[in-house]
Amino acid sequence: MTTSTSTTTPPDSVPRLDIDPFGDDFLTMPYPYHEQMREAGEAVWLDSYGLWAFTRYEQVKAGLSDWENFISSAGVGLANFRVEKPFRPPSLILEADPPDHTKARAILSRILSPKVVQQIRGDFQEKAEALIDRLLEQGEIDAVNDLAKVYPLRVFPDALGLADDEREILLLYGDMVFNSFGPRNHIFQRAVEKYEPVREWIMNKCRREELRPGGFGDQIYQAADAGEITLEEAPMLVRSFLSAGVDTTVNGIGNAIYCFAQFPEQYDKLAAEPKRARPAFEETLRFESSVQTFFRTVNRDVEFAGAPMKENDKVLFFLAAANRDPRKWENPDVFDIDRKATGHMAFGTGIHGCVGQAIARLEGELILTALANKVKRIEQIGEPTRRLNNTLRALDSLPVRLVPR
Ligand code: HEM
Ligand code: OVM
Repeated sequence: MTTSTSTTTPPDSVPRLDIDPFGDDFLTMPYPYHEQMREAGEAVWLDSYGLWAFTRYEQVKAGLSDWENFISSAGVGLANFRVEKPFRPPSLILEADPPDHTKARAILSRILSPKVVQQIRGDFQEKAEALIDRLLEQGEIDAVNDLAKVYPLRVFPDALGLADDEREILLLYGDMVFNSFGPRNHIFQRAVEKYEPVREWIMNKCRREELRPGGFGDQIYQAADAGEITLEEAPMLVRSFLSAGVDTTVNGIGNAIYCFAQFPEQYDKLAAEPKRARPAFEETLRFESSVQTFFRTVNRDVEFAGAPMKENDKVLFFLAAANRDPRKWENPDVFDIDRKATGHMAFGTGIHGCVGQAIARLEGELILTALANKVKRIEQIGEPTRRLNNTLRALDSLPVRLVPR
């Protein structure tokens, strides 16, 4: 098992808890553990891996904003790249600090700018409506396999410029990458067994010849043509889109539908006013955050939230716990599409805050709008099952009946 490189022992003033945030129990039902950590203190020390954990909104937000003390270049998972070999060559954006990060970030945020997202809206909308129409004919569906996976796998690789074959491999890759931020536990091991052919497929898809001219992927190569990055760096940035662009929204949409299946009175409110789809999706992200955690590494000795932190310590930020902190949210465990959920931490914050959030929101909004316009009720017709992942909150299946309007 991967353990922290830290030799730090926390002072008596910092609560120590014996909780494994990557254990099956925790990943199946994280919220009681989040509460335990949140109520224990501003900072807690987890003995399981020897690391600092932050679960309150204020500290998660402040910590993620402090990129000079809490760096990403030593990995945003449990492994410390200064001493452990990274699971894959590090991302040029996610696992980088300024000034390297700044350069990569500028390119990806230009490609995914609000203006561009506005331009693809019509295409994404047509595809959302067509999918919901088709699923309504089926009536009884698996909301994960037939909907939450299908939509992002259709729209995002199309926009990227990938051919329409074997796209489900993108899901295996995302699953792998998000598992790799945790320890080398049985969940990671099971994912890694299937990894090698997946890695090859992904790296091949990052080549320019595989990417339709004008798509998001090709635009990265255009940035290389313009001298902003090298030709060796371009496929690595395409890899970032393939890593982060599909599994995140699959689970975001799956979790959103699960919220509405569990709380039909909230779905009634949405169906009565489909225009509320966007804030409603925001509330689903707060309530069931698809990305639960990210790590940082302490860059130099620093005192933060009463914790004397040492260079190289690992720090775990619980986005999903911040999103249910009663210090920030009224009745945080209540799913309510009327609340103002903006300001949640589901996309992170600071210089690494999700560069794809405009696309993620577009996909969520359009799927919820199409549902609200066409579907009167979403009825759960079987027990949902979970797919455990070290970072993602993910369903494996969610049997529902879609009742037409
Ligand atoms: C960064 C969540 C969708 C691409 C992040 C971060 C979070 C996040 C929490 C911050 C990482 C950190 O602080 O270390 C999500 C969620 C999504 C989503 C919950 C869907 C509901 C997307 C999409 C794309 C994308 C659709 C691609 C188009 C990225 C990239 C980064 C990132 C490249 C790294 C940004 C940086 O380090 O500057 N995302 N994401 N994400 N996201 Fe997303
Ligand atoms: C990347 C990357 C991978 C996973 C997640 C992510 C949430 C980015 O390769 O840049 O952001």
